[in-house]
Amino acid sequence: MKIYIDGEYFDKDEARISVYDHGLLYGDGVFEGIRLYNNRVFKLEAHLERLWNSAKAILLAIPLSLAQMSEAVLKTIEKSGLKDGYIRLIVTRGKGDLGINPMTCPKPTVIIIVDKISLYPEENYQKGIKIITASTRRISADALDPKIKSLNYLNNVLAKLEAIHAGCLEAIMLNHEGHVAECTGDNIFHIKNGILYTPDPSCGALQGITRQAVLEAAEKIGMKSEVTRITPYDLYTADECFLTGTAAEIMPVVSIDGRSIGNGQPGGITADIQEAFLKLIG
Ligand code: PXG
Repeated sequence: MKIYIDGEYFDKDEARISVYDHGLLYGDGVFEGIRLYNNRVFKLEAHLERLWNSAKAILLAIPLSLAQMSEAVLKTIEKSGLKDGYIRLIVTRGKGDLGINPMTCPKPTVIIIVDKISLYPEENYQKGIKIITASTRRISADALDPKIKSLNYLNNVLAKLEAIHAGCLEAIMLNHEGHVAECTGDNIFHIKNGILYTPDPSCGALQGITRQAVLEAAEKIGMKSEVTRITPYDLYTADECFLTGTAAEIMPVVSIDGRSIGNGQPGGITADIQEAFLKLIG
């Protein structure tokens, strides 16, 4: 594996940034997680567009053009020697003075990590996972828009800890109104009477790229989908449920807060969607 930092390439143990980087001091920055499948970067354009939009929203000027960033990503992959893996693209506010003021940071730091990721044990892709609803709420969209994929993950970290302490791998996060937003690192879908449902971004969901790919795949196989407000009740009484994310891919959910989903086994439509997704990633 190789790591790009501001135009230079380092081995894992040699890759370092300043302790005065506001990405570390204040979580001031944005990132993307991208998959490399069989030498192809999955949805690179969509990830770069989201990264640029996240940066624009926090008034952070990425010091590379889109073409330069794509080139840097491809070169880091080449140097890593990996054909399948995970790319973490990070742009922080950069090195500055102590104090929140981002204007003391003249140059954003650009980091590209190419490595492997395995979020969940392989066996769970067949047998599904049990999840809980966390008491930690998603930061409301009027405080920090969930469309911004920022380095501030503390409330997701707290929800993840709740999941781990409950013996689960993932947790559902509700928004301040009690509607389902998403999980700590994935979007959530459920199926009821043949219709696919997922929360609207205004409920606190990230506009996930895997989520979008699933919505498009569903349309292709003639399945009706609704992007709407969802309550815990809707999930408890769903026929099927699954999670989507770059790291998670498509993960069936078989139990939520002790309630079996459907018959307690991964659902047939979820399997169809897993298959459609596999075709998509080639
Ligand atoms: N919601 C949140 C809060 C996320 O962080 C998703 C949804 C899924 O979005 P995509 O675009 O990936 O379909 C994410 C993405 C990690 C890791 O290291 C987390 C994500 C992606 C890659 C790695 O845990 N989360």
